[in-house]
Amino acid sequence: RGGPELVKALSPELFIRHGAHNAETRLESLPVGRLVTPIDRFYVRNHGPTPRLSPADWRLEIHGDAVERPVSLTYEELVALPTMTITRYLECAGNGRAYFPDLLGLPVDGDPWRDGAYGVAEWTGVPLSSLLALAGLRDSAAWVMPVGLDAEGYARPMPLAKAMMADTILAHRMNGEALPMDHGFPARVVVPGWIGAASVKWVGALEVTAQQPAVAANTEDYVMLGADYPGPPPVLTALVIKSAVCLPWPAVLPAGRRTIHGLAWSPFGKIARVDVSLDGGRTYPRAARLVGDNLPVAGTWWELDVEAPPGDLTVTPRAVDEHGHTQPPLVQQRPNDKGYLFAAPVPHPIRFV
Ligand code: MTE
Ligand code: MO
Repeated sequence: RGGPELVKALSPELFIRHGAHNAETRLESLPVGRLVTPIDRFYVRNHGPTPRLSPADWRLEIHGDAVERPVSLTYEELVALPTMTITRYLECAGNGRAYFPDLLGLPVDGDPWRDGAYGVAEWTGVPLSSLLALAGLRDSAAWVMPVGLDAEGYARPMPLAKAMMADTILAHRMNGEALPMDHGFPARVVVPGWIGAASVKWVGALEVTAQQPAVAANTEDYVMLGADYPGPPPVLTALVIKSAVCLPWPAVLPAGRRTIHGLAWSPFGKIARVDVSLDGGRTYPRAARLVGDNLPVAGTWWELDVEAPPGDLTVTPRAVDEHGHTQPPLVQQRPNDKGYLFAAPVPHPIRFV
C-alpha cells in the first residue's frame, strides 16, 4: 500500500474528483452512441484507497454457518471455472445527490455527485449460484455477504434469492480485460439493478448465513434516514430509472441548430422512450431518438435536435422503460438525509451564445 489512492489516471477532462478516492465520470467525455463505458472513464467509488492485491496470495473463501463444506479457491481455480459475460450498469446510490440542494434546496450529507456515478461494462465472471453450489447450501441459507479485502473490510449482505439470480456474478474481467485494480481486482461481485454498494470489490470471501449480518453498509449507510422514514430505516436495494444530458454543468453551446445527446437507464429492463421538456419539466412534447445499443439494465444513448436562439435554455429528459416505469416529477421526490436515489428529471442548464 502507499502512493496514490487510486491506480488509474484521473485526468480533469474525464473526471470530477470527490475527495481522494472518488471520481465521477464527465458524461460529456463519453463517445456518443457507444453504450459500454471505456475503463479509463468509468467512475470510481471507494470507501478508502484501492488495495493492491496480488493474485498469487489471493483466495476466495466460501464459508459461513449455512454452507455444507467451506471452499477455498485460488485465482487460477476461479478463472478456470465456466464464465458468463453480461453487459450491465453500475450506479452509486448517491448519484444525483447534488440535485437535492440544487433543485429542492435540501441540505444532504455526502459527496455532490451529479449524473456521472454511472457506467456500463461487459462483465465476465462466474455466477454466484455456481460458486455457492461448490460449497453446498444448507436449508438454513438465507443471506450471502461478499466481504472486501480493502482496509475497511467493506461488506454488504444480499438475500439468497438475489445472489442466486442468473446475472449475479463474481466478475474477474471487465470490457475484455482482467478486472482493473480500482474496480476490484482480482474479483468483484456484480449485482445488476441494485445500488453500486451491493457490488462489493476486492472480494475475499462469500459468507453464507441463516441470519442477516448487520454491517455499516446496511445499518448506517445505504439505508433511508430522515423525517420521511420514521420507522426502521429501509435498506436500499434496487436503483431507480434515470436519464441525463451529456454536457458540462452548466453548458455553453453556439446558438443555432444543435443535437443534444444524453443517456438513459433503468434497473428493471430496456429503455422504451425518452421524452424531453424544454420548459423546465412542465410539458414533455418531444421524443428523443434512441441511438446505438439499448440493453436491459444497462441503458441507451438518446439525441434530440433543438433550434436554439442565443439565450438560456434547460433541457429536461425523462426516461420510460419497457415496463412503464418512469421518473417521478420533482414535486414527488422524497428527501432523505444522505441524498440517496435522486429520481426526478433534471433540467440541464445550457447557455446558447
Ligand atoms: N467494494 C469495496 N470492497 N469497497 C468499497 O468501497 N464501494 C462500493 C462498491 N463496492 C466499495 C465496494 C460502492 S459505494 C460503489 S458505488 C461501487 O463499488 C463502485 O464501483 P466502481 O468503483 O467500480 O465504479
Ligand atoms: Mo456507491
